[in-house]
Amino acid sequence: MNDLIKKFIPDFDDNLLVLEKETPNATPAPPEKYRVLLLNDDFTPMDFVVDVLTHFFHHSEDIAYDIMMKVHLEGSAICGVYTAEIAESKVAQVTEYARSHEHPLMCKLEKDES
Ligand code: TYC
Repeated sequence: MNDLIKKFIPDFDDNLLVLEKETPNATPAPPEKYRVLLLNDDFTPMDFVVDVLTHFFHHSEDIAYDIMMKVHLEGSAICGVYTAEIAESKVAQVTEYARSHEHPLMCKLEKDES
């Protein structure tokens, strides 16, 4: 290869040769995902939680009610799984919305290991 280049460019400097990257077609790793969860408390009204689940997580009324009841009975439930940036934004929006209505509703994220 170098001999061929030097045949046409006699002053060619070997040290300037840049090696092509190996595995240019390697599949990129999928982005890490995060679960957004709601936590139970004794004060936030059930209707408000259903409202949060339909508005911020785009669940139907029926699914939202089921998720709300799971949180109420079991202490927590997953509302959705997103990339880090979107998950953080959901937590911030839900927390801000709950506080602006003076409810103690807690929303958190955790890494999705599956
Ligand atoms: N436990 C609340 C009540 O009885 C309802 C509730 C459900 C609160 C889910 C928070 O994330 C929650 N009013």
